[in-house]
Amino acid sequence: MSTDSGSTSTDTGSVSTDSVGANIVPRTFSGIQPTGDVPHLGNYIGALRNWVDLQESTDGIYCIVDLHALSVPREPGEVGRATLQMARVMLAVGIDPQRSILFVQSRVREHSELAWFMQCVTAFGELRRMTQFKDKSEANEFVSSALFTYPTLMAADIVLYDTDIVPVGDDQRQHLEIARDVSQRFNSRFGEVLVVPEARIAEVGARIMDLQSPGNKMSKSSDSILGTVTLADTEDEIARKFKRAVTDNDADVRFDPVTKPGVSNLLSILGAAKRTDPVTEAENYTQYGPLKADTAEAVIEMFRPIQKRMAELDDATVTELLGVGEDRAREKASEVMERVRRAVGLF
Ligand code: AQP
Repeated sequence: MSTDSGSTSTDTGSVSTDSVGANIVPRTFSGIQPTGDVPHLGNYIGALRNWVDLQESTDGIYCIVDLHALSVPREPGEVGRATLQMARVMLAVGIDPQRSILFVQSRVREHSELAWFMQCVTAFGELRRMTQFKDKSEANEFVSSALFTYPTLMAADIVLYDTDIVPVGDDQRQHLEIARDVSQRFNSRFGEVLVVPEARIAEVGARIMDLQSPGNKMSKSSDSILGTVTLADTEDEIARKFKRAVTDNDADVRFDPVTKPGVSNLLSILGAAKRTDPVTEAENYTQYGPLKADTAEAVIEMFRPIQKRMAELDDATVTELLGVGEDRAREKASEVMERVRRAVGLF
């Protein structure tokens, strides 16, 4: 394979590659949008917590994808403020800047540059099939072209770091498939230049649903306050939200997401919080009340240390750590971008 990517490592963690597709330690990349005030329970269980776990065995690169957040209308300053808050949360949940790279997407210009190359090998019809585009375009009055091409920027985000593994929630499955397809297409046209990534979707908690509408996924931008549990909620608020969670018509407690979506969602949350599984948890309950109370308690316990660290992290420390991550991300991104330019054969 032709490559110019060398082996670089720093005291603050390793970015070690000997050739394209042959990272010495598997590389993980994932991103989260700075939307909403803070991440919700679904973001935490479906994504953030897995990122923290993967730091043990992989080179982690974690990105606050602020350019993606601009694909729907935002007020001036809104995304910047949310970015700082998101970084605080990511550090508080356990993203370790000594081991992983944590940075902001817009600070590394190669993301936008590579996105153009990805668009050039993505078919219009492929993008038209994306269910998230259909959902979000229905929900917004102004539908930007960026919302439509979003998966090509996401593909660029991933391949820019020779990523092997992308840990995401189930809602991102289709976007990961398109990232794989376009990177394979790019390689078949221009040579083995890009690493083709693989999705890593957790078995438990990959799709946490809204507590009030268990047919919809819990989402930062939903206006269902009672249905969304966030890392900013107090213990009382969490207890109240679970107490009022919508359950199902019959009184049985069993894990059956199709016929019992409300109860199954509670069991998934409880299983994820206790790192057990929902089917086993179901055996411990015959009534909804105790299930709701125990699920609330498990979430409160899980969030408590994170909320404590969030309160301790000041803006200056968070900003400084993002700067360190940015420099390390740019170093890697510029290598891959140069490889792409050369492979395409630009002037
Ligand atoms: N409900 C969910 N259950 C499990 N995982 C989830 N994720 C999102 N919602 C759930 C995962 O969280 C990561 C970051 O998501 P994102 O911020 O990039 O955007 P999203 O998937 O569009 O999440 P939201 O919360 O619904 O944000 P908005 O409302 O702004 O679009 C991803 O890995 C995602 O899979």
